Amino acid sequence: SRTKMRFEARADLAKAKIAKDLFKLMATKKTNLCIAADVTSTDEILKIAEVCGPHICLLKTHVDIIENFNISFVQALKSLAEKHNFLIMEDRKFADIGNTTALQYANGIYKIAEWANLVTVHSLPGQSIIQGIKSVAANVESRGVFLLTEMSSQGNLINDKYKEGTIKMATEGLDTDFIAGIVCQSAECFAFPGLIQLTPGVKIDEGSDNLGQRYNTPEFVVKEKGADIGVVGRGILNASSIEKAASLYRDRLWSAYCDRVGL
Ligand code: BMP
Repeated sequence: SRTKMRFEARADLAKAKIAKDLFKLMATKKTNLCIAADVTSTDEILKIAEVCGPHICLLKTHVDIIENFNISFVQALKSLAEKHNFLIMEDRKFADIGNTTALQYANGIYKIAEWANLVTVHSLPGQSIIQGIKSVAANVESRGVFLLTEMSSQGNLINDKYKEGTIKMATEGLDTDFIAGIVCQSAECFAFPGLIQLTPGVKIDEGSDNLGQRYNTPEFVVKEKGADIGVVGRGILNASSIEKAASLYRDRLWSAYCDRVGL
């Protein structure tokens, strides 16, 4: 099964160039940690990127929570991504028709298309949402999407039929060369080894928050749930040293991956 394969071998099977690049980056840098930089000022995000950069493969933003967004922030984040060798994902969770999504991706204040290597997308509107994003991506080779197939939140409405349809879109659709991976909560979600499984809801102290978020340990998420990349937000952001916490999560997620593939 895909969960037993090494990232290097899976890179060869990936259809999206950006998925190949991310698999290789993870294997070379020895990290499968994505930090969710869910803070509201540009200074805080840049500090996270500088301090945690050496430990992560991916930095995930929610750009619409930033109070003082500006273009020089984007330039600074991009140079930190280059310096520390990580990719940037904007967790926008697009969910509209292709034309509107294309406008939201390329325009407005944020101009996400210009700086985010990856974005998250709901499959709800159907194939046209992928086509919309792809149509305005300047360079298709350096861009891609993650499709949401399951959510970590208590009581979410996603059912088996929706999941199957989403996986079909990711593996048999028109734009498989633009789909880097799947955001989901279980190894059973998909079989194709060329897609990357991104799994949020990771915390050393398991449990939940008071708004429906559910957490599992790094080991459980990688070994039992099939995560290739674990997403950690508050588990790191609320620690007294975010640098030490990032290093700890990186070690635990990577060791779990090594155990899983027999490294
Ligand atoms: P935290 O570790 O602080 O709970 O943050 C989780 C992050 O992952 C948030 O940025 C959230 O938007 C995202 N996320 C999630 O928690 N569950 C999902 O199913 C999909 C997500 O993108």
